Amino acid sequence: MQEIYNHLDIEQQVQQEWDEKQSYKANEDLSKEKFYCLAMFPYPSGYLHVGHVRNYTLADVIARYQRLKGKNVLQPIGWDAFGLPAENAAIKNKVAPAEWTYQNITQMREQFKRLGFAYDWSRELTTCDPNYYKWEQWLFTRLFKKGLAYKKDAIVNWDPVDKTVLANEQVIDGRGWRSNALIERKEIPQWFIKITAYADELLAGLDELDGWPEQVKTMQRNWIGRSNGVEINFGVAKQDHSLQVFTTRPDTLFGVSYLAIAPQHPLALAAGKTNTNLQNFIDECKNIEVSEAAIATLEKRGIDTGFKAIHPLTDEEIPIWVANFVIMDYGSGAIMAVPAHDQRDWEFAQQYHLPLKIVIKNNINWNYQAGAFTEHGILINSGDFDDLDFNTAFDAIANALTAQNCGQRTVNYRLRDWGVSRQRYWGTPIPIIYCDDCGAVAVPDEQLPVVLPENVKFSGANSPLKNMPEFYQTICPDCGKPAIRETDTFDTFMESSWYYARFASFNQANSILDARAKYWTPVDQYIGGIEHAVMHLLYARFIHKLLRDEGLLNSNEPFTNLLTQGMVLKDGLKMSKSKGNTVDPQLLIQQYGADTLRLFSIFTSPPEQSLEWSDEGVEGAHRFLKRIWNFCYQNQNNIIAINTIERPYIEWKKQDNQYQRYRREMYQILQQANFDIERLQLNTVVSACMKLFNLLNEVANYAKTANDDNLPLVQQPGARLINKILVVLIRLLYPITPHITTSLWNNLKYEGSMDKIYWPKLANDALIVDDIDLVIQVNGKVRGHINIPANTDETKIKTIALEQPNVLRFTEGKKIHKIIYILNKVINIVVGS
Ligand code: ANZ
Ligand code: ZN
Repeated sequence: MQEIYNHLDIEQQVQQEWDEKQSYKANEDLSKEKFYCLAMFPYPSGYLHVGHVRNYTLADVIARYQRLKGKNVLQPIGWDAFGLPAENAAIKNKVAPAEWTYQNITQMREQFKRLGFAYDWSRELTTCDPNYYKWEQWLFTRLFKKGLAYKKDAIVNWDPVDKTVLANEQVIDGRGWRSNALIERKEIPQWFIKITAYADELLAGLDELDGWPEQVKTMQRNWIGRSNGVEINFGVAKQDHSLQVFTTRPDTLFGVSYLAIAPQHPLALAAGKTNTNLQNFIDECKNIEVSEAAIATLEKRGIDTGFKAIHPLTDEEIPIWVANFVIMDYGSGAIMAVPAHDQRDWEFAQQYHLPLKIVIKNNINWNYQAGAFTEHGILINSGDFDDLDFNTAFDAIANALTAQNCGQRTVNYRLRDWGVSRQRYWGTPIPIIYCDDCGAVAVPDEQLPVVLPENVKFSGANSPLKNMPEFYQTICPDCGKPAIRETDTFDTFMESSWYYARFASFNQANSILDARAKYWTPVDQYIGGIEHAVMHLLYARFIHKLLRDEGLLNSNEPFTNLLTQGMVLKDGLKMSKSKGNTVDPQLLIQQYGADTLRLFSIFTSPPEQSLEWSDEGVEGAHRFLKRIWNFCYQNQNNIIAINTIERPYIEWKKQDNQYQRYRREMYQILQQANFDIERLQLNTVVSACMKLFNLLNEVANYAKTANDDNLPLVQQPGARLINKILVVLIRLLYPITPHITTSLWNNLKYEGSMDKIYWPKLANDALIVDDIDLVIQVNGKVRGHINIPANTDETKIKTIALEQPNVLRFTEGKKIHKIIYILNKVINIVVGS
């Protein structure tokens, strides 16, 4: 073994060994319990940042730990290779997106290998590979045929100068990133997948996901936004049609003082035809943002349509207004406004001096000049429904409306169908052909994949596909007439919503998935950033259910346990190129080694919390590894000697008490580490390793004074204990710093291959405390130690303590005032003269 801890040599050697042995290649071994560990696959930006190091190290620690626990582990890696940056680079640097992407992948693959992640590299997937996206296209055509994929008009960011659609990231302060033109909202036809058909299941499924952070589940619940309510039809005076509203508060029906409709509501559009003011207002509203956040802070504005609605229960006439805070594509695009009990309705009513009708009792003398009283309560001023509470009133009023045929209970979701069309080039082509006679036709299976041409020229921001007749001119699969291909591509969330399943069937040429996917899925542990809490994780859950319904998977959820790791910060700020506060992991790997970087990113904070970068921390981690190496180097002769001959059984009970205590301490540390690693509290597993290392040094020092070197080495309890603590330390550290531990394991001639060795177990007798050590003090000063059986009673303990010769020296001739016993620790004898 080398004297110096040479991380470069060690890491290279160990990695080569893994490569040669294909140590992490996974197979479907039904005799073992499987464990599928997956970190969200990276976008191949071409350079590795410390956030990657942390994310993928966390996953690797878990994967390696599960291996040592005897599980059949799959840990794959791939590249989320489509997306806008490649296109931007192409426009800027005149390099084809495909070329740019593959170059980046080559670089990043090397960097990942250098970090020593235990990946099954044979399963590496790249989403821009036609062999991958072919199956995504296939799935889409299945959904299209089942009516789960459809086309409708939707709003996009339109750059009127470049005459192109822009992604949200390309709109900066409302202007196009290249043209600087004011961006318009334009409606164009786009493809949608019916995620709303699974809204209920996606919501209910969250309750079963015990292994997910509460925060993520709450975000998904809010995103799905299920609302239980009632649709109420108000008659419109002098008109033969009625106006439907959606409310979650039918209990406030007697408090309605006006109805409000969205500016795009058909009734508003009809009224606008004869009312110029109204039409102008509708036009003005066209360019307001529709995000909920924007609507919430909007100045409430509106205009009276002149139409009157008729209250379904009181027959009263109520004005109908157009209001900018009513959203067309939620509920019915119309509301019944109850200004006394809804804050938005209240603000609007203040503005236009509309009346306020109080219908919910409050016991706190609510000041309606200051705002609406929005809590649930007992009904008042509500005719027959007075004195009912919320739930009873909800039902009674819903029933009354249903009976009169002017209302019905309904459920609304905030969740919208997933718009998957992008007017971009670098993505999976949407496999649809438009025929004048047959309409939109799915590309038949035997014509898949629709391959994205890789050799393209960019002119401006527009997708080159739109200028490539050789791509879009085709013939209709149904009637054989000339037809046109869809030139839009898929949202890149499509690729990332099923890749975890494809890793199982990575080389299956005949179908999207096969039986192996049923074996490996669901992913047992998924790891990634909280920024994916909603979209990616919701889309993947949705696609998983679609694949299940195709009979391709047999579980309901894709990810059993989810770990969302915290950000890496520097001086409290998120690291970013623009702030200029990034650190280059590549340089650190060179200087300190992958193990040091891994150790630092695991030790510095708990996985879910943010990690504060510190150069001293990295140095500290490196020093720790060096100290372990030195200890092993110093003690190698004894350790190797013990490891290479037969070791007689040691009866620890009969050994020196101090050794027994050290041994117990080792197992206590191990027990805590086991508990921590199971709950993924990985930082304290490193603390345990540090404790073990200190213990190791203590034992080594003690052994020098223990005078047992008259015994043969293998019978010396000190030497044996050092060997044992070291083996526990090496195995505990292995998932975190696999290179140095593998090298030590080999150098010190421990049995078997480090990779196949088992996680250390607790010895049965290890934690049983059968005797205790007590410190004896006289007037607070330590005057002796005793070791007694654990079940000795207190009186007896006190007697023994008083009999100790050194204690007698300090108590003789003095009066004993009292004897204080602190359980299992100290006896303090208080004496006076
Ligand atoms: C009367 C009422 C009285 C309401 C009251 C609330 C409180 P969620 O929970 O998000 O589903 N609403 C319905 N459709 C709307 C639309 N298209 N645009 C804007 N607002 C709309 O919210 C449902 C409530 O939001 C509905 O219940 C309706 O106002 C409003 F004291 O009806 B409520
Ligand atoms: Zn046709």
